[in-house]
Amino acid sequence: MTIVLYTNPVSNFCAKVEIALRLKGLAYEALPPPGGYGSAAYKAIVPAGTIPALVDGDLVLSESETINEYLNDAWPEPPLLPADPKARARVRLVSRFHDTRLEPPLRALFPQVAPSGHDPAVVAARLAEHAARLAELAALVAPGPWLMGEAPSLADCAYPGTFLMAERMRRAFGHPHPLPPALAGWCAWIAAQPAVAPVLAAQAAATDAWLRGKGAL
Ligand SMILES: N[C@@H](CCC(=O)N[C@@H](CS)C(=O)NCC(=O)O)C(=O)O
Repeated sequence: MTIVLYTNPVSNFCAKVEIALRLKGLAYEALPPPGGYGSAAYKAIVPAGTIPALVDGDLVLSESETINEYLNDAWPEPPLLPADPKARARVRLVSRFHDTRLEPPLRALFPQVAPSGHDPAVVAARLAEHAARLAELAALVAPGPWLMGEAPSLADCAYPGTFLMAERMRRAFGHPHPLPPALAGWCAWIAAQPAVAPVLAAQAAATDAWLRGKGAL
């Protein structure tokens, strides 16, 4: 039975799951959420109403981290968590750091993207918070060439899409900001990987369309 992924190419959290699916080499059907995310029609399938959501037979999952851990449990090859408990914990730390620490200040800026909703003080404060989170992330990772060493891991899945979104949002806000060197090399390398490049290409086009629609490009 084919895995279904409810997704939208503009979503960095959807990119995170698509990268995990592609790292695993899994076939999946990408569908838009019926009625849009948050709609009653979609909540009848996915109670949380958020994207991404994965349907595998009788299993319906939302929350990108839970989905990616399920994919890794159900299809063990190639493993996206190391065997050693300490190395596993480090990967989980870096992956959760994305969802709980690095991404939220960017998401908080979505209402600021349209020039009519733009408060320069709020934009500067949130971007400074995001920059602080990037510096903290740089101290947690060990690129070589994957984010946590020689092998791909769950930690590689979330950051490519969020870095793409951050770079375009910063440009729209007129606040270009280079990534810390420890992250910049990894970011360029992973963006060219076959499991990642098509996902980022679709996300880049959708993000530019979103920003244009808001009058921010
Ligand atoms: N913690 C969730 C966040 C996902 C998320 O925020 N998705 C957005 C789209 S990028 C969404 O569905 N928003 C609709 C809503 O929050 O109702 C995850 O990791 O999957």
